[in-house]
Amino acid sequence: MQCQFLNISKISRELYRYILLIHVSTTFKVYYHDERITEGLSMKPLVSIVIPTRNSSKTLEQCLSSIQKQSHQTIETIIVDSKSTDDTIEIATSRGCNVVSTDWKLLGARYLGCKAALGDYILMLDSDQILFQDSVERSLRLFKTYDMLCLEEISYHTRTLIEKMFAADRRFVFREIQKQLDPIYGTLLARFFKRNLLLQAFEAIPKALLPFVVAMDHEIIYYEAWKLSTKVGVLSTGVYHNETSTLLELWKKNFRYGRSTKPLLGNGYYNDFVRKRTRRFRNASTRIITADRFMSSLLLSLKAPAYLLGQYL
Ligand SMILES: Nc1nc2c(ncn2[C@@H]2O[C@H](COP(=O)(O)OP(=O)(O)OP(=O)(O)O)[C@@H](O)[C@H]2O)c(=O)[nH]1
Ligand SMILES: [Mg+2]
Repeated sequence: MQCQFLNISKISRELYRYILLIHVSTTFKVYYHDERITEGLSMKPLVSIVIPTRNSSKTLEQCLSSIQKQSHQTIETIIVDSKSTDDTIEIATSRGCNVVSTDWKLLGARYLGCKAALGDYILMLDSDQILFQDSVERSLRLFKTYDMLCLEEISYHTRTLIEKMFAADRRFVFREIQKQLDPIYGTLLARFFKRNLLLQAFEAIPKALLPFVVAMDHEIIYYEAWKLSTKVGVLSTGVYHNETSTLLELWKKNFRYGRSTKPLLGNGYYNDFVRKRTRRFRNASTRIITADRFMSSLLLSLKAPAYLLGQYL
């Protein structure tokens, strides 16, 4: 009985997926052929973009507009919102996104969004990121070689000192890409995945963590994906990032992140991993001495007290 139910739900899911593909194809006047249905014909794969939100109205409009301007247009966008009290949901629905609401926090939101995704590839985008017009198209070319991709991040504004520090940190991280791809000692995190790999990685994460994990969410997903494949590529000039711009915002965010690691460390999963990842400075060659390195270290020194306060208070 259970088995029959699963089969029926699988069939209806596939049917829904096919209808969605036809809808997306006709809407954007592209030819889509699902390789499992019409093997060998030209195809535009479906890309699912999953965006977790929590009071994201300040940046979401720009994020969604960058998706609508993509040169690759066979895209579905899924917003997974955790109790926003601003205009986040209105913005998402007015832009035609599929909206999922949840009580779970960040890790659970990403999980629910990826489970609902129908695409052959899944991009876990953040609501404060802005894609370049050809980011998806260039990524799809890289998927011929890789199973997952990190997207180079570039700070969108560099008006305040904190934004300048973020910009410097991102440039610094990008100087030694290979070193930064390590899931434990590196900084870069893959965010664009072949569907099956990402879903398999999620299955390896204990379900008990889904409702409450905020900080380390992306790190854990990447860590589990890395155990399945080390074919990780990097898309240069991948996304703009609307950075935190004030010290107060930086401290508030990092206090929340620190506090959220308490139950994670308390329940025994990923303890060693989290401890190793919570370092103050970037893993970089000692011979690199630049202004960017200095700014990067300064930024991490500013984040650390708030994070530690959240973790130990
Ligand atoms: N659904 C959901 N989304 C969240 C929650 N907390 C943060 N987010 C989303 O998670 C994504 C990443 O959050 P950011 O605040 O940009 O954090 P970050 O990119 O790790 O940190 P910065 O580098 O400082 O920007 C954004 O899309 C947020 O809207 C949450 O509790 N629930
Ligand atoms: Mg961000």
